[in-house]
Amino acid sequence: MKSSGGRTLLQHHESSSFYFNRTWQEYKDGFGSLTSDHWLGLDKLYYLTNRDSLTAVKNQYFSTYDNDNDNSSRNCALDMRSGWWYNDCAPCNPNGELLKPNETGD
Ligand SMILES: [Ca+2]
Repeated sequence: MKSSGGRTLLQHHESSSFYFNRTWQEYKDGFGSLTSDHWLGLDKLYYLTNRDSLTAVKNQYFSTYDNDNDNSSRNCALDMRSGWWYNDCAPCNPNGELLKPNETGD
């Protein structure tokens, strides 16, 4: 967790070789190194924020490929290869794979 000037970094995703396609437990606990690529963790996020303050994900539950809580008939976390507060597999996917030019993600 980087904290500077009162800000806390929930997620840092810079390396294309660091994967966010993780289990529910890993997203719950957090993963990675707080000094580089990481996910802070849902438990820590819960304590740091009021869930309702996350307006972009209001009324949506967090999903991972092994815990599908989105509003879609699909498993968005499985399809998008990362955990997030998906609604109907929306294009917002900051934990998705980082692709180099000319890569398709398949
Ligand atoms: Ca679903």
